Formats: sequence, C-alpha cells, structure tokens
Amino acid sequence: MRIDVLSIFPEYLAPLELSLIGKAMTDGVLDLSVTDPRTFATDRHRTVDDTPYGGGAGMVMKPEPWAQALESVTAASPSFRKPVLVVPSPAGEVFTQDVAYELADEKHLVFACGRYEGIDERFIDWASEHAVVRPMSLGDYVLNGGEVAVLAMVEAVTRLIPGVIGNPESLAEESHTGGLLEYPVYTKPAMWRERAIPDMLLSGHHGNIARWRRDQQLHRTAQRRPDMIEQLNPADLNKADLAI
Ligand code: 6GU
Repeated sequence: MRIDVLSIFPEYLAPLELSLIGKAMTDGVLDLSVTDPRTFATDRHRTVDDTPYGGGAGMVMKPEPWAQALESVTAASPSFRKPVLVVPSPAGEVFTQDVAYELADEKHLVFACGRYEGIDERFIDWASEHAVVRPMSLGDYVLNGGEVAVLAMVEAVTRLIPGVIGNPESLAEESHTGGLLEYPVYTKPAMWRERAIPDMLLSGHHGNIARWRRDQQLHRTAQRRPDMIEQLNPADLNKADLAI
C-alpha cells in the first residue's frame, strides 16, 4: 500500500517511522511519504493560509498549494483505481474499525491535514474529480489540526494489512471486531498485591473459560458502551448470552 500525508508540519508525522509501521516500510509492505504543501507556495513568504471570506475567527488554508501537493502525489499513483483522499476534520464521518478495514483494502491513501479553520472547500470539491474524498473525524472533540488524527488512522489501517502484524489471530479477538469490547486479561503472578486472578482461569476447562470470557465481554460492553449493545445483531447472540 502507498500512503501520502500532506501536512505543513511534516515533523508531526515522524513517529510513523517507529515500531510496526516503520518495519512495514523497511519490509516493503508499505510505502509512506510526507509532502509539505508549503513547498508549492510561490510568494516570497510561502503563504499557505489567508483570512476567511465572510469574516470570522482564524485562518483558512489556500487551495492552490494543496492542489499542487495532491497532484504531485497522484501523478504516480500505484493503481488505475482513484486514490482515496482522507480529510481529517471534526466535521467528518466518524472513523471506525469498519472504515479502517475498508481503507486497508485500498492501494493508495492520501491524507490532507488541514490546520486552523480548515482548507478552502473548493480544494475538496476539485479533489473529488481526482480521488474518492472521505472527510473523517476521530470523534466528538476538537484537535488543533489533522496530524494527530492521521497518526491514529494510519496506525489503525496499516495494522490490518496482511504481513504488518506478526500474529493475525490477535486481530480476530480484539475490541470492535465482533461488536463487543475485549475481555480482561491476566498474567503471572496469580496473586499480586493481595489481588488474585479469577479462579475460572485456573480451572483448565476451555469451554467454561470461553463462556466466562464472553460474559465478561457482554458485561463490560453493557457497562461502558450501552450504544454497542443496542447495535448488536440478535442473531449473533446465543442462548447462554441471553441468560446472563
Ligand atoms: Cl480528524 N481533526 C481535527 N482537527 N479534530 C478532530 C478530528 C480530526 N477528530 C476529532 N477531532
């Protein structure tokens, strides 16, 4: 997969070189680069923003440097398919695990990190002729710009690419795959600071342990995320689930 991040603060994206994402890049599974739209600004001060038409607080990113930055990365797109342009914004569609799986199937993702009050809307409109545009939000709170959101989204997407995670089985069991939160986990010692692990986990009975873990998932999800319980498909619940 190829990923291009457009940002006027490229240093913000440096952590992407670390850890599993960095390894995926060295292994050739992932080709990730960061492009600074400011390098396409032509005036003496390399201006990338200006005051909003109609008035109001803050500054708006000018469309031309962003268009040139996007053209520079789509000119050599790795596929005949249109790239997906993700525009991080608190006004976007909510980024979920389902969206992460959809994006993990793409050949080329471009992330356009706006700052300040956002990018001139005509850039988004123009870009939709060259890419599938998806404005995306991490949730209902406001960040200063898209960079931190892109770190989260790139990590959520790239770990789903085959070969990036050592043990693909760990993907199947985790929170947000299967509609329930994960069960609690324990390791040695069995007694720690006067706290014992649940007896069930020492029973050696795999069937009962699986049932106990599923109950823990249901209880935890009901307590922390009642909205997820509402969304469950009744067909995915078994008799024992309904008995708890
Ligand atoms: Cl994707 N961007 C910004 N600037 N703020 C956010 C966000 C994204 N998601 C939640 N808040």
